[in-house]
Amino acid sequence: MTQKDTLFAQPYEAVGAFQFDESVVSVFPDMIQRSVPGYQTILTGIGELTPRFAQPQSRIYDLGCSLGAATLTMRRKLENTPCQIIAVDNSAAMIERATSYLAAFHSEVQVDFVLDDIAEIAISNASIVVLNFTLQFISPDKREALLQKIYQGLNPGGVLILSEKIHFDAPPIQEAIEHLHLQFKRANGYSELEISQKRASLENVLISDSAEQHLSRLKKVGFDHAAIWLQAYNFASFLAIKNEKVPRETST
Ligand code: GEK
Repeated sequence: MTQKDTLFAQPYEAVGAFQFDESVVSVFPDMIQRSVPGYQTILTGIGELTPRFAQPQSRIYDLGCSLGAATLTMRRKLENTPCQIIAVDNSAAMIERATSYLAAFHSEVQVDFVLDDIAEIAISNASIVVLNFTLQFISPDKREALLQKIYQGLNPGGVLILSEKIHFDAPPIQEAIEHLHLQFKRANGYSELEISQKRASLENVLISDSAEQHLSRLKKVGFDHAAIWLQAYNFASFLAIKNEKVPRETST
């Protein structure tokens, strides 16, 4: 049973910077569902893409896994492909809760939860890497290096699924789409106070890029193909593919 998110319902004299601590963990599923349009559809899509790209005996990484929602949806679709899932988060409260949550469902697929900064972990023999609303919390100057590491760690034919809040450079478009997001939050029961305090708390914590910035950076680090496969207002999910190796021509 998930708790309702009322973290910002009371007026605060000063709103502190958003942290993924125990108080957020207990309301997280409700918070993300009511705040991120398309979240559930993205999870479903991640599940559907999994058997298409998972390679036998490879690793699948869920970076910034929170309570393991993407890990769970991928694990359910992996029954016939022997893979190891590595789910990483730097919030101890998240990792603790995710570990006990996933243990409640039976599966033959090995899942290793790792408490660490995703900038610090090694990535190798990967067929799928998921960054589901995590890159936006990484310092902008470290994003390219992280994506480069992911690209290097992917096997040929491997993919990155990257979901992010995005912004739009043209102010009238930004304002109109921001309005749609605000209406989404209001329709999901958030008050004006909750919306404005959460926004203040996320300022300088969640720093968005534009879709163009994402696509050009994905190309820059080496991905052969990159495109948005789902967008809901100012939330988008990108699929980036590292090509299969072209077999070298032999002289015989
Ligand atoms: C989902 N993917 O439900 N290293 C590791 N983890 C980090 C780091 C970092 N440097 N920075 C932030 N995180 C999930 C949702 S939530 C998105 C992801 C949101 C973690 C942070 O602790 C949190 O659990 C997660 O990234 C972001 O599919 O809350 O909007």
